Amino acid sequence: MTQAPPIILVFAGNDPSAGAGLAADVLTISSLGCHPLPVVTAVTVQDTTGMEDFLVMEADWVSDQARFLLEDMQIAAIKVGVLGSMENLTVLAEIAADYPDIPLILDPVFATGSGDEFADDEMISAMRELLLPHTTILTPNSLEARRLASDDPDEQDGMSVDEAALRIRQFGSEFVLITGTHENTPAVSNALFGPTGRVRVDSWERLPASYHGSGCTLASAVAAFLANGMEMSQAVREAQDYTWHTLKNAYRPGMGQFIPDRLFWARGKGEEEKGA
Ligand code: PXL
Repeated sequence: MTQAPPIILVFAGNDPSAGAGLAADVLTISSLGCHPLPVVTAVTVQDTTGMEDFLVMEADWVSDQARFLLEDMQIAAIKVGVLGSMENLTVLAEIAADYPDIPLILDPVFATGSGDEFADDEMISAMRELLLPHTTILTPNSLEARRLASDDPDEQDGMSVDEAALRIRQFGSEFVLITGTHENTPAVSNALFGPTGRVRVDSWERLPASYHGSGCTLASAVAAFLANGMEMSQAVREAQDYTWHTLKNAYRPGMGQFIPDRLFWARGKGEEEKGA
């Protein structure tokens, strides 16, 4: 019998355009040689131009979907995107407490790219208090990092990513990878912080298009490289390299944003360009 590949339990909302959310995670994780277990936390109605509607799954259903699998299989990592409600967040906090040895990769999604909200202030505080203490690596963009680091908009405004990372680490997250896509800099610089402070900074050519699902791709890629046995700094480096290539090879299936091509390598692309 063939041995199963590393297995990753994914909590996310479904975006039926497969640009972001659960389908993006499944594509990324499969592309990187792992087996995804997609637990639906919410469904959205959206296309590449934006979100129309949003329905949250009942928390008991989220809990049961995950706990049946946790009993059945050896799970190498848990990856979390949109949770959708306080009740779902609590379910995840309980699971994380029950399975402390499974690395938890948390992508704090507060809103869609077009600004529709997935999390309110209460959920952001609950994320700090209930989830960060169980988080192995958090993957916010710089705006999400500042929002998590402080409730005070004035304080968020001038906050350096180093300060935001320090505070997020103090809330309990072991590592924090802060992406620089939203910063006004010519290249995109992503910084990884850990128990010893700044671990690494990688800079990437800023690509011109507007992409839907780049954050989901990056966080899922980190989960997959960790599940494949890589140590954190190397996993983060490889995940950025993979994500940059998915963006470089992105396509535009509709009238809105570009979608990262998580399977670029299967289409014979990706060898020629160098991002870093
Ligand atoms: O890209 C963040 C994201 C995550 N999950 C779902 C989404 C989005 C953005 O639209 O729809 C379900």
